[in-house]
Amino acid sequence: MTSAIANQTALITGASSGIGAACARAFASAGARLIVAARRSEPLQALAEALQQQHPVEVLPVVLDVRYPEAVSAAIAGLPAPWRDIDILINNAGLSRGLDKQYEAPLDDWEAMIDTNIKGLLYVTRAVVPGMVARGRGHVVNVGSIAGRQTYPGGSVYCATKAAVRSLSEGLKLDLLGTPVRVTNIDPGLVETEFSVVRFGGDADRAKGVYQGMTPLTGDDVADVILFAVTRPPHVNISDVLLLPTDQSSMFHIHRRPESIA
Ligand code: NDP
Ligand code: 8X3
Repeated sequence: MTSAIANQTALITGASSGIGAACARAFASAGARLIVAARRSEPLQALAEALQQQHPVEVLPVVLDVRYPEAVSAAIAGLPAPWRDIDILINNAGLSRGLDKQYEAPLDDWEAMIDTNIKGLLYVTRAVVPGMVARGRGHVVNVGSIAGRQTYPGGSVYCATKAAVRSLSEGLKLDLLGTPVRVTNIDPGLVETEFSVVRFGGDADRAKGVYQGMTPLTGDDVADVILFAVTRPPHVNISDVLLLPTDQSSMFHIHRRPESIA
């Protein structure tokens, strides 16, 4: 038995690109009503229009920077009445900045990663989960990373934020024991999205090199697994997922084929 999500309300943070946008597409196909949030308005509007043309669903774009607690609580409290009862929260907004050594990295990069990946996720959770507990239903999906399980050179702060996501997922599940609200932590390996372009400050060629000669996951692959997790029967909680490309066995084991010569 599965649990349908048609007509359930899902809030997806970081929905303007990559994994978040893919989750929006997957959830719209399954008939969920969507609140899609991110900082950039234009891609959110375009996504909302496309999904509403393709599926009989409602999509509400919300411009939101998760780094600001007042903005987060105001955005959730200010949702139109039919949208307030959020059934599924996908805490996906996140980023990496640079690959600098811990003793050399710009402080701004640390602030951006810690404020978004840890504090932003916490602010959204704090604003949404009390309603889930009160209504007696809900599912929180936190997007961590393999980087939260294995630290790599130059990645220490990004990796630390994703290790924190893992701890926060574990802690939320513990704190929700005795309620029907479920928690899923998903740690993907390499996924080709805008992630590496953002990490390298817009350098698309350098970003492309991250996935060179191997087949990375797509956002749709991750969304597929998240949709699976949230459609299990209510007594089943998929707590922890490590999702890797076949060409990746760990942070340090990636199978790359020689590029074919054009
Ligand atoms: P993208 O860069 O494609 O997407 C990141 C999303 O996060 C964008 O929609 C961006 O929107 C949003 N975002 C960033 N900062 C904020 C903010 N302050 N407030 C609100 N939204 C924000 O990358 P991915 O799709 O790959 O990343 C999604 C998640 O997956 C991240 O948490 C990332 O760490 C994680 N992840 C990625 C992997 C990968 O290899 N790509 C692997 C494992 C995990 P906007 O700029 O419009 O605000
Ligand atoms: C993103 C995966 O390996 O680029 O979390 O850090 S990696």
